[in-house]
Amino acid sequence: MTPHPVFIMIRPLVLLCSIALMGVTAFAENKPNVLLISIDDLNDWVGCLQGHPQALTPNIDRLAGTGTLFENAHCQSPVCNPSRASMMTGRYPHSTGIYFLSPDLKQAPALKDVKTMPEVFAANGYETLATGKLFHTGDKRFFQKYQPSGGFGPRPEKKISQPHGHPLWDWGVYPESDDQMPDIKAATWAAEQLQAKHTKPFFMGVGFYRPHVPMYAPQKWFDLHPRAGIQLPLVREDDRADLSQYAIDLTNLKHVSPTHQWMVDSGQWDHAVQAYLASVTFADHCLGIVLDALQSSEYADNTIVVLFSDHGFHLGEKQRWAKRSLWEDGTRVPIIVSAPGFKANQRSAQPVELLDVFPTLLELTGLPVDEEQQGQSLVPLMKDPSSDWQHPAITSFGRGNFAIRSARYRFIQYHDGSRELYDLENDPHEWTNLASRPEYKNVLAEHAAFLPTHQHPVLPGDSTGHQAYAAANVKLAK
Ligand SMILES: [Ca+2]
Ligand SMILES: [Ca+2]
Repeated sequence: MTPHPVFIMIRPLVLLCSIALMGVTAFAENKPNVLLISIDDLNDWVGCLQGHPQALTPNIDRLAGTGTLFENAHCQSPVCNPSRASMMTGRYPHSTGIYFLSPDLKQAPALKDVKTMPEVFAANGYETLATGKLFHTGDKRFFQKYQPSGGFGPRPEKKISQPHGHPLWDWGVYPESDDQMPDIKAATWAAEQLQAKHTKPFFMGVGFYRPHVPMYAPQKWFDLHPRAGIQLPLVREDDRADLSQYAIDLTNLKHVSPTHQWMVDSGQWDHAVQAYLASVTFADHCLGIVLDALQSSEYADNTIVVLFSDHGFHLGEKQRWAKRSLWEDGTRVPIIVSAPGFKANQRSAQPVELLDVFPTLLELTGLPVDEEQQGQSLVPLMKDPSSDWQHPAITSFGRGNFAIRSARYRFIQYHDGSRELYDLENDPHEWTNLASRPEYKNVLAEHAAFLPTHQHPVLPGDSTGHQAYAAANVKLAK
């Protein structure tokens, strides 16, 4: 029987399609996996970053030893929500209007048609799964499989160290054992997933909540940092004398954390520093569980590992606490990229930013480049850590408030036009504002050239950031 002409036509087409499908499958199978690890509110108190002499992070250090440590890396915003929304979409806060803790990224008109990082990987054939905190909220929306870890974890009936104030703002030994800690649950779940069989390349997110407040951890983590020997950050009493009133207002007003004065007067400063160091070491231990599982899995040699934190954290430096500042303590974060085929144990001092992670992962996995993304792939620096790099790191806190961090300097310009300039090479604590010195006129101009020409208005919301920003601006208008 002679086949119908239509079938004759279809057969080669089916054959072609089958070959194409096989090709796609083979292509996807060869892709490296991605393991993206976030540590919430981790500043540079990390062994390999030398931000505090007593920081104890053997697992972060070991990860850095397998890849490239970006030691001059900075966030796009010194607050969780805008920092993570920016990193996960590849857009600056000043391009979307998400400057503070609200609104959610799905509420931003500029991001209406923008896929987030895990969604892009899913669209390209990856299995996506996560546990804990990768986005500020609602991680479940962005991954095919999501395991909640338990958030900030259990709290004692009565606060331990700060009797009043925000319910999350407390620190001390609690709970009894590690297995009550959500981050252990996250690490254990991630380890199980790494030991399981995956038929497609995976994009796995693991988000740890410590050292974010409450800075609670079991006794053994505090024992590793005895309170009697705690070294406090260096503070200069007259440090704030060379700041504008606007800068002081913006970084002081409407804050949920205790004031530095309260920390000093109540005798809690060293205890809070101890609790932060203990929380960091505990988070590092959780990271170790995940790294061990990866190392002993069949994915050890074809998985890209990226570790980051969403912003820095003050523990008394510049007489303030927590986040929401445009200084080095507020913006500096660890970024480590460990990828198959690249040299191990490298450090790059070029200024990079969290926004660079998305394009880096697209390049490393061979996924299509998104020209709309505003970061730069870090692959050239992974090939040569000191190669030429023309991009500073740009951080904002509210419309009109920017920090521009180059290899050597930090330039800040606030909404009222007031400026700061620090030479990090000679002044690592940013004590001396050089902005008014005539000899730095050119340095100021070089950095100011990176201030964005277009800034999205602040999207409305009710957050401490909105309140501080509004209060500073109201005072400015008077
Ligand atoms: Ca955070
Ligand atoms: Ca100063």
